[in-house]
Amino acid sequence: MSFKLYYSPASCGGAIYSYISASLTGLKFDSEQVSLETRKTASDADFYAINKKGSIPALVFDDGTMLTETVASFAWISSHATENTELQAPPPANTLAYFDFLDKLGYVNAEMHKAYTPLFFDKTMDEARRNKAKAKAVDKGLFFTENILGSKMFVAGDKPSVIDIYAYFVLSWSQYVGIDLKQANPAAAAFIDRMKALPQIAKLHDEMNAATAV
Ligand SMILES: N[C@@H](CCC(=O)N[C@@H](CS)C(=O)NCC(=O)O)C(=O)O
Repeated sequence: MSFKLYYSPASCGGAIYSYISASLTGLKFDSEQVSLETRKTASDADFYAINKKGSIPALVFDDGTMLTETVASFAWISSHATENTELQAPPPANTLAYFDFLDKLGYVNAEMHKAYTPLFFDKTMDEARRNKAKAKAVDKGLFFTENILGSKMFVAGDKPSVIDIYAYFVLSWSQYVGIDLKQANPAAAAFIDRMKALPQIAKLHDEMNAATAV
């Protein structure tokens, strides 16, 4: 089943990671950038007319079904990874292990990602509130490295899954919001270095850097 992915290389969220993960699966898909400033697509369409939420990622399928939440987009994309892709596929659908996979993915989205959001966008925070928000983001990352990643190389198998990719990017934001991750969470800093060194992740960084946001 083919789909079209609306995303932006300038977004902080799951949109670009959905794009990345879909590329890693080797899936053939269509894509179009969306400007979050104007909510226009690269072909000048009103994005609200496509996705009423106005948010990205949005995966639109041939039958008109649209997935607009990062967890659902990632789950769908990674479920279509095969043995020959660079992306770890999740456990078979309907097994308890699959729901455990979703649980961990949901944690990265709802807890880790959302803990960083105010540090980027809430301009009303005074220093005390900002420090509290930073401590919360650090705590969420510590839970990830201590309880989800543990001593494993990757969360869910021999290859990076969407959970690793998403967590890698979220933890990488620490440098932009004044969190010294090496000091606050050395295991997360080591995880970032390990992920960055993977050829597929290096390739994706190059692709992202080359993409010009509309
Ligand atoms: N609930 C969605 C939200 C996705 C989201 O926040 N996307 C951002 C880009 S990173 C966005 O489109 N923001 C603009 C908006 O929500 O109006 C999810 O967690 O996946």
